[in-house]
Amino acid sequence: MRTQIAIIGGGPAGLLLSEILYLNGIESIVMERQTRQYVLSRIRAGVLEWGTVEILRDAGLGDRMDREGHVHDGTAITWGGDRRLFLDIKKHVDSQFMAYGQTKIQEDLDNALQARDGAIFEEAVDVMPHGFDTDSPWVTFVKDGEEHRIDCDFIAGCDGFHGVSRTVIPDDVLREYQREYPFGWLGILSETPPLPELTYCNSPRGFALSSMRTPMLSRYYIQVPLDTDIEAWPDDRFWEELKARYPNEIAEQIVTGPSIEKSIAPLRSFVAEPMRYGRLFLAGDSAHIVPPTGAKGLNLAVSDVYYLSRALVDYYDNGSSELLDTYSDTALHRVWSAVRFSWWLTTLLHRFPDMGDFGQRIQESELDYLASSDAFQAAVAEQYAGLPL
Ligand code: FAS
Ligand code: PHB
Repeated sequence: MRTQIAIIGGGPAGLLLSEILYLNGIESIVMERQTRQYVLSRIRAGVLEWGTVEILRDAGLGDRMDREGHVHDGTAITWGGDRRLFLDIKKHVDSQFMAYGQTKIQEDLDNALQARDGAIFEEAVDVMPHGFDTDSPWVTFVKDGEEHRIDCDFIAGCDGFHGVSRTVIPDDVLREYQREYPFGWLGILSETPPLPELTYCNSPRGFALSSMRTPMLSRYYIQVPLDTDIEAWPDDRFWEELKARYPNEIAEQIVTGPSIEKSIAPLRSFVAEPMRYGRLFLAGDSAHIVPPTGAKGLNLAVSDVYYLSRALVDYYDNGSSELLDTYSDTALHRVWSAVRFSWWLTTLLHRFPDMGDFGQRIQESELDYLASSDAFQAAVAEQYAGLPL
């Protein structure tokens, strides 16, 4: 087979890239390791920066998001047992964010791909990029026991943190930067009405977060030790611990109910440089991972796709490789900004094993300062909202 862009990975990065390329008359073929049902079943991100909202709308993927998503002017932070700040993003930087689950974005992307009969191989295993250091790269994979080859102009590695794309960049070229956090997030979904605002919580008992998917679907998280056994967390224990971390006036508002999904995600910061090697380009989690505290993971995947699709359109429409040549530096500038913000917010809101009472008071003092300073709030608001593309 032959195509212009071979896309490895059918998550949000891979399918959004395929969609934007299609809208610009550029052919691609997606190879996804899992089944469509598996990919659609994953519960992940929930907060979209306004830049992401506009990119999805421009790609014709905004209708359901605008109907079912919920626009927020800001987010709340609680700490010290009784203190609460509403970080007003609308007031400080005239921006907003959209609460709309990644699961629905994946469905919207999948529906768009099916509607245009887009080229995708699901359950494609042993996917391997080749010749990406030449002008004639290709990708091989196995489907139903039969080996296939796709010749292409470029390869997009959208295969996530555990994918193959990053691993084929030579060791003497690839630079990796990583920080693993000594805790994870235990998250649940419940068919209960959420709090009206996203509410982050710093507590000596550990971090907590209240979020939402729809007016009758809530998403909650609590920080747990890395070696936590999810079986040790029946719903009752989860709800009791979540409420114990919030100030009473907020805890009383939390409507509990049976969990319909429960999982633990580890937290890490990770960046791979460069995001390009020859005719192989990395986009999304294949190149970087952030702790979900700053709600940046999915949004970074979208901004990578924005930069990469713009570069590929410029190449095919104008014969220029300038944006392809600057893609890695451009994407990494935004990636490192989001990685730093996510690291900072994680460090501010979570209980670290060795921090002690002194460290707890330092965190509370910084949150008190945030509550007292419009300048500090504006700086945090513009990063949470997402820096300009
Ligand atoms: P993805 O990992 O989503 O997609 C990669 C795709 O490539 C997958 O479908 C995979 O099956 C496929 N693949 C992998 N290896 C392959 C191979 N060798 N061949 C073919 N296909 C291959 N972000 C937030 O902003 N907020 C959150 O709350 C949040 N929660 C998260 C919870 C979890 C458990 C995880 C894992 C991530 C979470 N994220 C969150 C981050 C997440 O949303 C990612 O940023 C987003 O999925 C990135 O999209 P992709 O880059 O497409 O990677
Ligand atoms: C979510 O709704 O899943 C969510 C929201 C904000 C975050 C992380 C996750 O920072």
